[in-house]
Amino acid sequence: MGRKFFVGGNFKMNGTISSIKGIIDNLNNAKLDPETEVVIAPPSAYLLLAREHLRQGIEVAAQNVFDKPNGAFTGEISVEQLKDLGITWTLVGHSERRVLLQEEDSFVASKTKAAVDGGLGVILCCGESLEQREAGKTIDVVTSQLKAVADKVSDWSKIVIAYEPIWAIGTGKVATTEQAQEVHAEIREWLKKEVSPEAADNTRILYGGSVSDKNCVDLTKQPDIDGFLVGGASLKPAFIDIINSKM
Ligand code: G2H
Repeated sequence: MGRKFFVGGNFKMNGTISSIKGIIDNLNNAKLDPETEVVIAPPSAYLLLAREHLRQGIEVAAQNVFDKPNGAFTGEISVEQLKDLGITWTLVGHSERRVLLQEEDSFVASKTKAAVDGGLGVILCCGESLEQREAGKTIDVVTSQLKAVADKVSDWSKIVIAYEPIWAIGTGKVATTEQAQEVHAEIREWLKKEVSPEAADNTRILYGGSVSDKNCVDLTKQPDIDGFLVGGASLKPAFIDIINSKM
C-alpha cells in the first residue's frame, strides 16, 4: 500500500474563537481530496473547540505535549489529557520550540515516546538552520535529531516526519523542489538503515517551510515528499488548495 498523502495545518500562536471557527467552517464546507489525510493544530486553548466543530474525518493535533503522565508540571498537557479531548495527534520538536525554548533532541525524543506509547500520532519536526546548511551539515543535523528518537522509539508506525528547514520557515523562502527531495530521500535512506526497510517504505515525510498554494504542486511531484506541514497558509482559504494539491 502506498503512503497516504498528509497535510497538516500548524496555526502556531494565532487565532481567536471567531477566526478558528471560520477556518473550520471553511474546511467543513470544502470538497477535500479523499486520498489526503488532514490534521489541524490550533493553539492548545482552542483544541476542544476545534474538535467539537470540525467534521469527522479531519483530525486535530496539539502543537506540543509533555512526557510525564500527570502531576506538578505547571503549564503542560499530558497525552491522556489530549486523548480525553478527542485529540489524536501532536506535533513534537518544532524548530520554534527547539530554538526559542531550547528543547533538546533527547527531550523531543522523550515526548515522542510518551505520545506514541499513549497511542497518539506524532508529527515529528526536524530541520537545519541556514548556518548548518551552508556548512554542509544538513543531513548530519537532521539524522541526529531523528536518531535521538530512534534510540527511544522502535515503532515508527504512528510517526510522520516533517522536514522543515529553519531558513524556510515563515520567510517566504521555500526550499527548491530539488533541495527538499534530496533531504527527504536521505531521511528515507536513514530510516531504511537505522530503523527498518518497512519504516522507510511506510513513513510519511512532509515538507514544511513557507508552503503555499503557489509552490505546493511542484513539491507534490517529488517521489519522497508525502505531504506538507503548513503554517501561515493554513490560516487562509488557500489551505484548501494545498490540501487538494494532488488532485
Ligand atoms: C514551518 C511551517 C509550519 P510556515 O514552521 O510548521 O510554517 O508555513 O509559516 O513556514
